[in-house]
Amino acid sequence: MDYAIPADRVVITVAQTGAITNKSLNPNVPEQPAEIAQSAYDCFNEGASIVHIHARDPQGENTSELSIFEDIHGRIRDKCDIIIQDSTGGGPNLTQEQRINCLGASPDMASLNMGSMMRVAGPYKGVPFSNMPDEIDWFVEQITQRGIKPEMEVYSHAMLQEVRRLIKEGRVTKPYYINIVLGMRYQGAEPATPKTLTSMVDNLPPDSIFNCTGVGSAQTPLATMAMIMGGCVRVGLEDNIYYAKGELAQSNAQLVAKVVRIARELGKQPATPAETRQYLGLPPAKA
Ligand code: KMH
Ligand code: ZN
Repeated sequence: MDYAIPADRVVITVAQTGAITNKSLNPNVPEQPAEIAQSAYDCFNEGASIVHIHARDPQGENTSELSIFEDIHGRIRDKCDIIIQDSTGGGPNLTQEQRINCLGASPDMASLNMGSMMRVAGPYKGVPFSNMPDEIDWFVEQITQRGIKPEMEVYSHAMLQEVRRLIKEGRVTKPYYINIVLGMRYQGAEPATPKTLTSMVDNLPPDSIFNCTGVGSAQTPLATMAMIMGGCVRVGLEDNIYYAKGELAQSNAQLVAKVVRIARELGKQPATPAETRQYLGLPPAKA
């Protein structure tokens, strides 16, 4: 079976908030549930079909509080049928147990980080982003036993090895949805270059659908390249706070609109959430 996305469509994920970006870096980062939901709706109207969610407490700190995830989901689902993908990466202040709390809010998808890296800058310098093989097994079990689709985030060629292992052990089902994240400033992450993306795409397991996340100034160039290669793309303030060099983005929707303009020039329309569900093998949205 061929799991390719139709050539005239592109699946766009918006990662709106993240764990590191905040209002002091860009005042337009949505942090509270009402802001996150309004931003998701604006991005849906621009063409995003998946929203990647991190939650913050009222003080703006990363939180795993289930009621906050439920509040965010409820507000988004009141507005539109965009696919909800929660982060189990969470943030550096959260334990592994806390990182899966969001699954209780029944997202459609959840991120699954496919290896460990070391934070080398900022307040969490020296704190590992730990995703050891047995930890990955635990996360994937927690995700899939709830009927949630894992979005496997890989930051290096080595992490594709973990993807192959999960496939071999029957822990994930087709189509395998793999997010190639390039340009993270972590030890162990690969750079956001065209050659790295090409090589990683060449090394994907069969029956995969890939998404590309270019971090920082690589967001637009790598998204463009991924679209040409038939991939899905992720944009948003989690990964990049600028619209152009030295110019902060005004909103997540502005970044989605930018990639949609490029997509249209390439002969592609943004996939709707219903189309995306079909491509990724997700069940239809609940009425
Ligand atoms: N900030 C991203 C590049 C997660 O949320 O699980 C990493 C990320 C991890 O999205
Ligand atoms: Zn994230």
